[in-house]
Amino acid sequence: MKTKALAAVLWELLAIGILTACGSSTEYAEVGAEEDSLITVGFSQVGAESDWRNSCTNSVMEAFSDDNGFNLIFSDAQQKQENQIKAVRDFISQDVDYIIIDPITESGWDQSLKEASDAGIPVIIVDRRVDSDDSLYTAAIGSDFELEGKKACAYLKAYLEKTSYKGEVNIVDIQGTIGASATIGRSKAFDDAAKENGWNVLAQETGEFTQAKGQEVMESILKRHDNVNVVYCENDNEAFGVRDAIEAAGKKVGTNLKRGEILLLSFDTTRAGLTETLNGTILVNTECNPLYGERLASMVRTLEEGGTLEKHTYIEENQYSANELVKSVVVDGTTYPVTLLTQEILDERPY
Ligand code: GZL
Repeated sequence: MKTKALAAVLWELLAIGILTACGSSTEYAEVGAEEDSLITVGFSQVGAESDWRNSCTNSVMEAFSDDNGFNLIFSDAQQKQENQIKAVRDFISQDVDYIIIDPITESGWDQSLKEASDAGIPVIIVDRRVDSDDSLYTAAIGSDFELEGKKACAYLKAYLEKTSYKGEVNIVDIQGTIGASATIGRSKAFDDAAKENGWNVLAQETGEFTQAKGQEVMESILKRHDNVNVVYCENDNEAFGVRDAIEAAGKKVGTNLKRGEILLLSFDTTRAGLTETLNGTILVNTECNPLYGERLASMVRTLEEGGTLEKHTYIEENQYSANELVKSVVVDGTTYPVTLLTQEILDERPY
């Protein structure tokens, strides 16, 4: 607003000068006034690596429209932190009113957050987290990624019990971007569950949250291990790549270990991911909600009106399967329902 106020005054003075010479200045002044009322927000987004990411970006762009009173400056970092840090510094030099960051990795933010703080620009962290001191940003809203992972692993454990599977669990973790909060949380839950349940971890490698890398890594793993029977994919796009690699190797993805099918677990519950869940390719899909737009816009409006925000907020997330054997999971003493996925539910999903 600061930049906008100065710009509006300069426009009005210019307009009065020009239009007074040829008639009323009211019209131009009104334009200046409208421009002045927009809240300028700089948003540094991770990239466009996945369906989830695109849904997140669309949600923010819809919420931060001119019609809704915002001037959004959007930056796609193409999955490089140095691009995000450059974007934050650009936002500071443009003296935006607010900065929103979805941080590709948790570390390396102290200096740029301090520069924003010194410039008096509030920063909101969204989706993933930063490991900087939370005095360096105003608020953070995101997912509890370790809980997501615990729910997925609790589902697998319950499913194996329900199907009375007594054989070996030879499991692979196709991780997300190394250093990203989503990967840190989901991988930690995987590591702890594999140890606790005696699952045989054959490989744990990053698929970088993309379909191409997920397929490439899984092809390599299948060349080294012919006994894989469960794959924990840390997002839907990796799961699509893993599915293709398994089928190309002449093996079958499915829900029946005793028939030699390979179980796929996934995260994100994107429309494409839930489609694969409905047809049984993905056994269970643990939700990671990308629709932050309205929540973020409301947070910015609260600050604009002089209000305060909770420092850390987590969003509610579900779990979906087309298989009705496991109806809920228990994690750290709390019971979480598993939604039995139907075509109707899929058709009604917003992303
Ligand atoms: C999770 C988000 C992750 C998604 C991936 O909140 O950061 O990044 O799970 C995306 O699809 O690439």
